[in-house]
Amino acid sequence: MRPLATLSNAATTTTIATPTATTTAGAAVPGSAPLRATPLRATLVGATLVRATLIGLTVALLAATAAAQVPEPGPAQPMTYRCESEYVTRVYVDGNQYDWEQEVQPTPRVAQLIEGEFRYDWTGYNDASFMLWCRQTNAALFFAVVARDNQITRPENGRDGDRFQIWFHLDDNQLPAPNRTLGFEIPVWPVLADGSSSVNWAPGQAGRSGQVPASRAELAPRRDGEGYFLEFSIPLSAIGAQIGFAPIRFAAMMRDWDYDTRREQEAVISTSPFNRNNPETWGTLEFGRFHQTLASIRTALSIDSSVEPDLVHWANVAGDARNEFVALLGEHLVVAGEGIPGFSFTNMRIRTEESHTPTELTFANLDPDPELEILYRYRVTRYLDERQMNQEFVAVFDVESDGMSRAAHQETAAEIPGVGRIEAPMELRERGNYTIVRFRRAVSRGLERAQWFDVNAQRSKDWEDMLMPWDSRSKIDYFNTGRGWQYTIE
Ligand SMILES: [Ca+2]
Ligand SMILES: [Ca+2]
Ligand SMILES: [Ca+2]
Ligand SMILES: [Ca+2]
Repeated sequence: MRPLATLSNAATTTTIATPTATTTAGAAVPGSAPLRATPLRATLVGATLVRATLIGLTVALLAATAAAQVPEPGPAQPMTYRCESEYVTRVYVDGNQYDWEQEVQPTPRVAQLIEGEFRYDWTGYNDASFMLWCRQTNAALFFAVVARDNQITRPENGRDGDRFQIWFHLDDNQLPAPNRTLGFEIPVWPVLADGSSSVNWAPGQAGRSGQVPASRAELAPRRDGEGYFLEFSIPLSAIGAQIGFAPIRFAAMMRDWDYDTRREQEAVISTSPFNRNNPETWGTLEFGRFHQTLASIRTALSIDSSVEPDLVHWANVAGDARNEFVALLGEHLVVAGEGIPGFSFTNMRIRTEESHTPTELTFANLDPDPELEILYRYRVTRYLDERQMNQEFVAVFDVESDGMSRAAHQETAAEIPGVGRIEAPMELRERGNYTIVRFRRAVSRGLERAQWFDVNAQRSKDWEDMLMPWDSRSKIDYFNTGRGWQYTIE
């Protein structure tokens, strides 16, 4: 637990730097000069009173002059957010921001115009822009929004009022396509009254309308009419999937009206370009629970936090229908997820020599169970008496509730640089409810038997060699008909 933005002494005005975080697209955040904030209350962290160096929510609203030279908006970029699972202060959806501001990460100001005309419908940061934070529990997602808006409006004369929207896309092939997109809308105009709002289904979703059960939304106005603070919760049950670990496609947007001219159109400020029908255009919400698991894997395997996962994939390889995280982390192939009876992560050390170079991680269902197997390809460079050979391999990993096993480990090519190569590529042969992983007798591409040498003669092997072009046998098969993995050479 690491509070990030605890604030100093209650009685004095505190100078706090606004965040200089960037979006994933690398765009700098405007308005990052230090400013005067309103007094904030003291917080004890352990026994130490810490002076803040990061943002507090109260300082998020900048002086109006910041909007004077707003550059013409460029193409919107999809942004990535993290929904934190590691925090001390419980969130109460009551319109009061103290439960957030004691521990918040710096976050970019969103000012990407995706609908409406620049200068006419949207004049800059003070017209409409926002900052967003997310926290997760096992039951709900909580969001906090600090928005600037020069004019908060109710629906009027057939025009909508100000609203905030959050969208999710569920990567679940079991669901009919229209049900994979979920939009939530929170009316902002109740901030003009008592601030009590609601989370509603966004318009245009078949079978879904009205208020979302067990959700909450509360608003509070910012001083000097500069905008609003919004917090809301959405129960995971309303999102309808077992979300909270794997990253999810996501977009948040502010739909702003000001009613200052008759010709005005709605201005939309969004975390992504957001084509509703194309989730590829959305951004990403990552979850703290995943990052906690990743940290515990690093600790268990003594892997430094500077080592980033490589060949990262999300695929259903074990447990329930949720996707697991599959990646290389240091020397290990790692699988992690929730909903797997037996473990939260499993690993196997597979990079055991310096020249081991991963080339591909793919997935296929090869055995009768519905989960995918992992196909991993790599190459190594080895020497015998200063003679070099480059070898290629494929390994098949099967993940069960007792962990990960290597179902196949097969040499697929050997190359002497400048001379030629011998290769036996993998073939997949479907056989109803299982698939044979087949490697036929290798063929030579310019490498003759007299030129070949056994570079691994002195080595203990945990793989199967290719059947060389001069071998009398014709193929190696790996398969699992439901009675465990076997292989045959014939
Ligand atoms: Ca506005
Ligand atoms: Ca407005
Ligand atoms: Ca799974
Ligand atoms: Ca399977």
